[in-house]
Amino acid sequence: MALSLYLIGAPRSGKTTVFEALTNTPEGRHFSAKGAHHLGMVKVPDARLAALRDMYQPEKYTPAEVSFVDVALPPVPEGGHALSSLAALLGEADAFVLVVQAFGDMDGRGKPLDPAAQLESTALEIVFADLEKVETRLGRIEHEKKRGLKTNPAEEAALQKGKAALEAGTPLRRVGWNAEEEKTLRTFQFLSMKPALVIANTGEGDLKGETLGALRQAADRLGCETLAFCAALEAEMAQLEASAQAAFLKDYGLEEPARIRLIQAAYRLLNLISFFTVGEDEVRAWTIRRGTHAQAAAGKVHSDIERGFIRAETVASAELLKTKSWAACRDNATLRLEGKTYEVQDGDVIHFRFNA
Ligand SMILES: Nc1nc2c(ncn2[C@@H]2O[C@H](COP(=O)(O)OP(=O)(O)OP(=O)(O)O)[C@@H](O)[C@H]2O)c(=O)[nH]1
Ligand SMILES: [Mg+2]
Repeated sequence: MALSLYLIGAPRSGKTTVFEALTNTPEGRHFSAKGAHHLGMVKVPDARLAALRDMYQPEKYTPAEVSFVDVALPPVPEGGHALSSLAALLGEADAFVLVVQAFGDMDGRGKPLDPAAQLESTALEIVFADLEKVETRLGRIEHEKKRGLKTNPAEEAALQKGKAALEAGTPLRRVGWNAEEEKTLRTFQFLSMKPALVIANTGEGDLKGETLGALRQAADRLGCETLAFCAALEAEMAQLEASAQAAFLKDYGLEEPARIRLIQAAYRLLNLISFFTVGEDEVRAWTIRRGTHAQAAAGKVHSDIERGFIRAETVASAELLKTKSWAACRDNATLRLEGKTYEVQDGDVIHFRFNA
């Protein structure tokens, strides 16, 4: 399953424009419908993988993919909250991208723009959605107790602890949980427990978001990293061929497309790394959590390989790209034979040996 990131934020903050910056290509925009929402698959740019492709000239080239969902917000019910009705859909997200308007003077509701306040308000919507869920569950537990049914005191205690935090406006990711509490809470897919990135969608006058101190501080308080870029400009650039894109970046004094920065930040946030498999048939990237052992990584490729795992022939992509030969890496001993519990490193090229 591809990593899936959901874009949420205030009305007119630029969610769809950020989505375009991610999914526009010179051939057009790649997305499909997920109900009223947009779903886009984006290939993860990786210079190491591209260099391996150039080396092997494989029949098939398969970068990792990240899916982005541009969430269509329903009208806010009277006295209600925007995200509560979407809690089930949003529960599927691996992480959120919180888009904040940082261009112009007026926000999407016709009020003077205040990016920090806008972020805090989105964060509070997330907290409200979780609070509703906690209260519903606690209500059920109460009901079960009254009927003399057996309940789980550990679950109730974790929910009460979460409720207290949420009532103080604190996202659940900012609460210290022990392993048992975390396991109990995981099944609820609480939204404020999920990691989140903040995107400051800036105007053309402040492409790097240098004037956004208050927003950055608000993001810090929520435990979120902030990326600033002008989504409208990035969406335009994403439609250009590579060489025109490079010239465009240079004109605006930018180093790389925001899409790359955003995906890299998401990998950092979720503690993900890539390893590669290579050959004349296919050069391919695989996404795993940092700390994954070789045998479990093999299971990503195929369950048979995990089951029959013997050894992982492993070389760092930098070494392989230096010698341009698997055999040369074996000769100079940069190629190693690793066992089941070897911790796969970012950028490893692996050939699994296994019993079929
Ligand atoms: N000047 C400027 N305008 C932008 C930028 N990004 C988006 N806009 C404009 O802001 C308006 C809203 O952008 P959208 O991307 O549709 O925002 P949204 O969050 O998807 O809006 P809703 O889905 O309606 O909530 C559009 O008119 C965009 O052209 C930007 O970086 N700079
Ligand atoms: Mg939109």
